[in-house]
Amino acid sequence: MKSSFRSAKWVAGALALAAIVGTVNTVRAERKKAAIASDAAQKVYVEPGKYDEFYAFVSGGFSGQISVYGMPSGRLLKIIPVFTQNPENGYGYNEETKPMLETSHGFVPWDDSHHPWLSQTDGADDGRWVFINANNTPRIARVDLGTFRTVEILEIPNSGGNHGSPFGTMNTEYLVASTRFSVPIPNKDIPIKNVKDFKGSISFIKVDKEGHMSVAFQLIAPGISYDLAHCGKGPSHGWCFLTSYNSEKAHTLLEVNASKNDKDFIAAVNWKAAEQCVANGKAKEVKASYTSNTLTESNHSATSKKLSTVKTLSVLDCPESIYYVPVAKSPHGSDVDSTGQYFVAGGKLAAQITAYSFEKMIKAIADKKFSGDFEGVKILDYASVVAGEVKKPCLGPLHTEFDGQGFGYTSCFVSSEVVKWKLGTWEVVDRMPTYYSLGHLMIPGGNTMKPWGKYVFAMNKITKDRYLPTGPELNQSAQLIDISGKKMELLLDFPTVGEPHYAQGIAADLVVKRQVKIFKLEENKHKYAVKSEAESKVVREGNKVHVYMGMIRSHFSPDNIEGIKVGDTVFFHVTNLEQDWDIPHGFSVIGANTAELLVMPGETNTYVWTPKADGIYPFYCTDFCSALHQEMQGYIRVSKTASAIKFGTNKDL
Ligand code: K7E
Ligand code: CUA
Repeated sequence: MKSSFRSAKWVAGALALAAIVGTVNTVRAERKKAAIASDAAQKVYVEPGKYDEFYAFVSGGFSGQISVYGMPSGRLLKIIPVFTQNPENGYGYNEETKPMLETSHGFVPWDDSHHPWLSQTDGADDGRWVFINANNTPRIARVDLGTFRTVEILEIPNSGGNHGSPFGTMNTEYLVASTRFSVPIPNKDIPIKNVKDFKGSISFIKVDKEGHMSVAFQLIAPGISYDLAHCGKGPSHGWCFLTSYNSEKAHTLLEVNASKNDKDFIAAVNWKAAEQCVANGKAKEVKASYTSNTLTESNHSATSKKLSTVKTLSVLDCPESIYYVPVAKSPHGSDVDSTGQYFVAGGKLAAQITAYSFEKMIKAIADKKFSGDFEGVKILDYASVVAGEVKKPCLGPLHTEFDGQGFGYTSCFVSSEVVKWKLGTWEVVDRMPTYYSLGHLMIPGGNTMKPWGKYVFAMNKITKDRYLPTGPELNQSAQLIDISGKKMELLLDFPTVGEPHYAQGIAADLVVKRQVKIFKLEENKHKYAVKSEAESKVVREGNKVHVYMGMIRSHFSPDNIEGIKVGDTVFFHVTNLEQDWDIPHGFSVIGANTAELLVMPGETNTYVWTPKADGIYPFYCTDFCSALHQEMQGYIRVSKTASAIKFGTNKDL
């Protein structure tokens, strides 16, 4: 049956695309005139001193971070450092957080992050954690929404690229992460043209009650390119649906060679069946090299652990764990509606959005309605599983979110618009142009069973002529669309940090109530912490010097240090002794070749400094902490290696 997918229609596809581009340019010109309603400003105005109704967690794409916005105001609240060093607060530079960026490839100070995913309980966002993928060096991070800090990063072995990740189940039992690039598993040195021997992996990451992640098992599947997923909920709980592309298994010029077949596949994965196979001993424990990094807040320090084995389960040993569902070619993700009855995918090149019925799929499996198989995976008969096709949706449909009121909203990349369509009748009921080239869109809770169907947050790739120009590089943008009425209404647009791919939104109160305002000093278990100024000291161990330093408005203790020698490595272990919300202190010393520290109340951070010449070296607080912040400073005397200057601090000198 493979042959039915081999009809080479890509030429027609390419011609259609060329025609599309022409149309889009005309559409763009017309849109310049589009106006927004006169009361739009009022709808996004959040009075000074008032909180926004929602948090939006937006991926930074090539920035590797998450940015947090208030909705509807569009105010940027924070950038959470995740996969990239952050000079703003020393993340990935200070000794405590450097281990977070350790991988089996060594220290990786940058990555590309695409898909935040909020933890859920009973199919609803619960505000505990936000997870996000590193695309390039395959990893998943967990950010604690009490502290807005990255507390865990798990590397995914046997993955050639972690794009379709992380997508969770309705009680955060698992996160699913698939490999975008098929690779030899285990990886080995073979000719690229032997691509038919490459495999795909679909990993199930267990999340325990405390949020700790581990690779439970990996399904080893045919080597096509797996992409975005959403997992079932309600009736479809126990399944995850991942789109895939390149059923041609092309290894060069995919833009042409991976578009030959008329259809690609959605991989419908029955993870409960896979769990059962693992329990029945069908999985193999194989060698793998990956890291598990955790930040422990009791000592504010991260550790990186090397792991050496992983459980793999070949789909051939557990055929009931996976089925392929035919989908219009080159899809880019599947989405599950709020009731859990339908899963939906858009075919980028086919201008088609297809909704599948979970119930029909289960029946088709029971009735063995298969149209063939692909490398041992059964292909379900399209007509037996399809629920409906959205008629004349748009050009380049990508991603769909749901409002919980019976409507889907799909982003259309090529025609730059959001289309609203009705579940069940599959008719388009409204369209809203975006500016331009919309990727993902997000409705707060729009991937859960309980959406807050009030806004669509659209994330666009191209902003030409929207903002003041900034040289060759223009920012990406987000647009806020009111969906509370019958017609969608554009309210606001604003530039983003990096390139937003996916985002997640949640009612603010679910997160506000979890906020950690300070770290309790008496609970600080950092090895080099001081609990009071009296405990501050310097300790020499050969040519290593440990400075146990305290900071409190508005001085350092100690603030004079002598007896440091050229050739010493100085560790400043700096504890912020404050116990008040929003009183960080900073630390930096002249000539340091790393970022400064920004230390939260009750926390200890370590800064390494190696002076190259003798002399007097000032240091100071980098955060404007009080009226006497400018006075918050100190001196270090550095002497020649052979000198016999007395070693000590203010107390001793
Ligand atoms: Cu569509 Cu990486 Cu989710 Cu970008 S991806 S848009
Ligand atoms: Cu402490 Cu400024």
